[in-house]
Amino acid sequence: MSVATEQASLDKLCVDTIRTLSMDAVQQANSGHPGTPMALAPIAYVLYTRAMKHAPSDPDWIDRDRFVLSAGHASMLLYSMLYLSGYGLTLDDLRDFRQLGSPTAGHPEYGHAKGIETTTGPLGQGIATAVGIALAERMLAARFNRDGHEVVDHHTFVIASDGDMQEGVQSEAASLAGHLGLGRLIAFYDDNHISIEGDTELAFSEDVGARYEAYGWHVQNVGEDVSLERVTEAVEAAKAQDDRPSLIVVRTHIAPGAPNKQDTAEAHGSPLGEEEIRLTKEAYGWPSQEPFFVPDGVLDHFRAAVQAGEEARRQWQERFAAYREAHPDLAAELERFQSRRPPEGWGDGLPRQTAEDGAVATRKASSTVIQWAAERVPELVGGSADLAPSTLTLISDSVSVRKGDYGGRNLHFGIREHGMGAIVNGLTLSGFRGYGATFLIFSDYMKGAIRLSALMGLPSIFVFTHDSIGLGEDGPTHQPIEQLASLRATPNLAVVRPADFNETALAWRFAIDRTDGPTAIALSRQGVPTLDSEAVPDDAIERGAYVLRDSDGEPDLILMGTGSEVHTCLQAADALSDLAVRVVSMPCLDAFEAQDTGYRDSVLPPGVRARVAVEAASPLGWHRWVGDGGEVVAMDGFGASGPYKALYEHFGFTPEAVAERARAAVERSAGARR
Ligand SMILES: Cc1ncc(C[n+]2csc(CCOP(=O)(O)OP(=O)(O)O)c2C)c(N)n1
Ligand SMILES: [Mg+2]
Repeated sequence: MSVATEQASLDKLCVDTIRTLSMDAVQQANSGHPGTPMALAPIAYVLYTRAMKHAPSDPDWIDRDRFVLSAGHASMLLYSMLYLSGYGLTLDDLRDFRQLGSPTAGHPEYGHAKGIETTTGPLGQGIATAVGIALAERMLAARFNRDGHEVVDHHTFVIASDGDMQEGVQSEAASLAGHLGLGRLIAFYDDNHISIEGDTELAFSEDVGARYEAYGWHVQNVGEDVSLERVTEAVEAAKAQDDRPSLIVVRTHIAPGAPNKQDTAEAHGSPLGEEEIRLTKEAYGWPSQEPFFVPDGVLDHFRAAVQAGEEARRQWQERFAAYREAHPDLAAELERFQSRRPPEGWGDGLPRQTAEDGAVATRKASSTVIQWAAERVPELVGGSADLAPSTLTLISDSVSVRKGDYGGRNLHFGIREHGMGAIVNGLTLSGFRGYGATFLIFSDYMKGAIRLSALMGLPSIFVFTHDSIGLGEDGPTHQPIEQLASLRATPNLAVVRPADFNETALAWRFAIDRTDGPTAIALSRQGVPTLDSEAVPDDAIERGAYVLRDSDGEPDLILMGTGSEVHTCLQAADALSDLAVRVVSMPCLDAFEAQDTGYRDSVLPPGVRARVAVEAASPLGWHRWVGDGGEVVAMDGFGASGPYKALYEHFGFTPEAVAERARAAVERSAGARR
């Protein structure tokens, strides 16, 4: 055999190993998606052994190329690659595909195994998050590279499927990627004409390549040619595009070589079956029918192939040492960014205000705090979905990120909330502390991305202003009702609704200090009085709730609320001067729930049954805190259009209305005791 033929047969053996491992693992689990990993094996093989700069021995290497499998259902493709190229996954992990506690979950889960750059599975999220990762690369390069020191210089690769290409979040993010000219982003589109219900012609006939061209991407179509040479060539051409992201359209055949299942929707999400696997392995000329068989030489070949990446990393380390020598502060800062830990002591001297400072909308307070934090936390970057004049989230002494000029800190996401959420996640994955802002009502438009940040334990920050009917005239389409409850129901998402300037400052400090999960900050459009700064404890958000104003002696009544309604509670307490009233501010119900019983009972003594919660939103979730004897003053339906004071009056959120319901609760509770 000539050297070239020998190489070709070894390559084929390697590609078929990816395929057979994928079909065997799905068969073993009796669940999963075999056909697409089989079809995409040559592409993954080219990426991991030829195209990508990566070092399995150091999966967190700052300047590695990133790979995002947007078609997360094809997870066995990624797991096969992580095993074969030596990221630490074992053959046993592949045998345990989809088993409880195994790192090889149904869909790739960030943090479960080295080499998984982001969680994927909800279609469209992967490619949209990758846009954020690729944007972060340019922004890091702009900040940290210096003449002769290109320490940030990598690519982000994506494989996307028909489902990804149909999802709106993908369009939003891809449009922005084209606009920003993210040349380091290279995506494959697996145009296999198959999705779950059958041929994609059932619902999808657009020219995806033409659409991406219209977005400003560089588009190649390699047709059915998934030869290693053609794929490599396409990647090289994509890499040569410095100021346009690249899409490589590939017409693959799902479950290639499976005599009865190739090109069928069945091969998408069901095991091929023992017999079909046998026939497929025969068709590949596979040397063994033993499941999970890895032929001699395959592992060695993979491990040898990644040596180029290991060498690239070694050279990078040398260059980084020279960089550290020349720019020690920058080098330390770049490393700190990756740790996601804000600068030591950054939050000392947090701005505070006092009651004399008067009323200020919490969105405005937030703007003040953002300026203060931005000076101290250089990794803080963010923007809004075309609402910056309303969300007040611009960093005033910085500029906008633009195509070719990525040194600014202000992002303009356009009216693309879902894309914004995913891009913020991508930025946060890459060492920035990203935030994205819009009206609270439109959190619904980005829920998929918010949820993934919570699942990944990623400290993205979501800023939601216009947090209640208090936004007034824009009316019920813009007035959030169920959004707070739904966000609070999301595990690991901290939802903070601060009541004034001081709580807002603490909310931002909390969000930036958080390293293991996202924070949503809900802010008012309308002015709210400033609380006495001594009345707001330093750990108000970490504790979740605290006694803002206490009664003399045992309270007859507890009034509790969040945000602007805390002030309604204070005024209602004034109106109930004949009663002993405690007022509790509850800026973060999630955090309060996580406190020990002792603390919770100290804030809400179990003996006090007359409790009233006030929040101009859905009552869902409040009954736990008010108990059987309590009252929830909340919104039972949609809001209405009108001046906010009229709305508060109409929907019963005036101090008088609250006081009346509170008095009834006190009487009920006294009656119950008698
Ligand atoms: C947001 C979202 N909706 C629905 C699904 C369920 N789902 C998983 S794969 C898939 C479509 C499969 O088609 P395609 O993306 O072309 O993948 P292929 O079958 O070609 O592997 C669907 C609808 C999902 N994972 N995410
Ligand atoms: Mg498909």
